[in-house]
Amino acid sequence: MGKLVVLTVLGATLALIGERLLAFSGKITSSREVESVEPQTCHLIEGLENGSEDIDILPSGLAFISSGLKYPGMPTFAPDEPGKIFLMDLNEQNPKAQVLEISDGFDKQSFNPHGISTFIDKDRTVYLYVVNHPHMKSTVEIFKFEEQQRSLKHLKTLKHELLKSVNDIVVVGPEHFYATRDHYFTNFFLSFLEMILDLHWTYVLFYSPREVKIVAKGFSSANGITTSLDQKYIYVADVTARNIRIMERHDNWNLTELKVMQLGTLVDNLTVDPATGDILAGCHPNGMKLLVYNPEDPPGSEVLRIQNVLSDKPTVSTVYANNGSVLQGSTVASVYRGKMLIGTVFHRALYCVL
Ligand SMILES: [Ca+2]
Ligand SMILES: [Ca+2]
Repeated sequence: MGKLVVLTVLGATLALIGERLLAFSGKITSSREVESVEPQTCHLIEGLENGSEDIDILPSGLAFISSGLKYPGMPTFAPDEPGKIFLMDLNEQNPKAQVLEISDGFDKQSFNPHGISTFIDKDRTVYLYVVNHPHMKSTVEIFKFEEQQRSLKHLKTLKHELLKSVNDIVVVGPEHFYATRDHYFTNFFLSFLEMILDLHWTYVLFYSPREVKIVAKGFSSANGITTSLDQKYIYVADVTARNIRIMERHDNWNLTELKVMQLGTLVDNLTVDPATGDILAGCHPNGMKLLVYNPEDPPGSEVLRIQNVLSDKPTVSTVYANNGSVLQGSTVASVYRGKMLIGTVFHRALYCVL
C-alpha cells in the first residue's frame, strides 16, 4: 500500500512537471519563426562584440549602450572581462561606438551592466543610471556624463532590499526612478522553478531617497520599463507573459493599470520614439532558442512599433524581423531622426537608416 501511494504521488508529480514544462515551452514560443522585415540600409556596429543589451538616446542624438552583461541562465560569448558603456553620436555620418572611460573609485572589475536610463537635470547635467550586477547582486549606479572628456564620473551606488534581480529602470527625477524585478528568487534553481510554475511574483518598484515601495505586482517576469513623453504613463514589458502593461502614474508615484497589450512575442526592453510617442519594443520571437543556443539554428530578432497606445485602437507593426542570420536575440530598439539602433543579448548592435 505504502509503495502504491509513493508511486501515485511520484506519477502525479511527474505529470505536473511535464505539463508545466510543456506550458512553459509553449509560453516562451519555442517554435515561432519570423518573416524578414529589414530596412534597406543596416549594418552591424564594430566594437560591440560582447552584446548591446540596452540603449538610451539623449535628445541631442548621443546614444548610450550597455555591453558585456553576464546573466544567469543565458549563454554568454563574452570573454571573462568587465562590462562597458559605449557612446555613439547619431548626428555623425558614420557613427562609431566609443567606449566611455569610468572614473576611479568605482569597482570596474565587477561591472556587469544591464538596463540603463538617462536623466537630464534642470541645470542640463546628464546622468546615466545603470542596473549593475556585481557578483550577480543588483545595484543601481549613478554616473555623471562628462561630454567633453567622453567619460562617466561615478557618483553613487544605490542598494535596497527591494532592489533584487533588477532588470531595467526608468529615471523620473533626481534619484527618483521605477525599476523592474524579473525574478522573485535570486537562487538559480528556485528562479527556474518560479518560471516553470508561472508564479507571477515579480513587480515594479518606485525608488526615491525618501521612500522605496512596490507600485505594481503580479508580473510573470517584469523586464523593460519606460515612460511616455509627458511622463504621465509608465510602460512595462512582462517578458514571459508576452505583453506590455500600460500604467497610469499618480502624484504619489503609485501606478494603476490601464490596459494590457498582448503581443505574442517575448518583450524585452522598451523605448519611446521622441518624435511620435510610439513604443518601440525589442522582442524575442523564439525564447527557447535563446536559452538553448545552437549556432546552426540561432535565435531570431523582432522589433515592434506600437502607435496610439492610449487610444481604443492601438496599432502594432513590425519594424524589423530576422531569423537570426543577421541579428540574434534583439533586446531593444531606439530611434533618433530617421536612424535606429537595435541592441542584442550577446552580439553586436545593428545600425539602420530608416
Ligand atoms: Ca532601459
Ligand atoms: Ca531587459
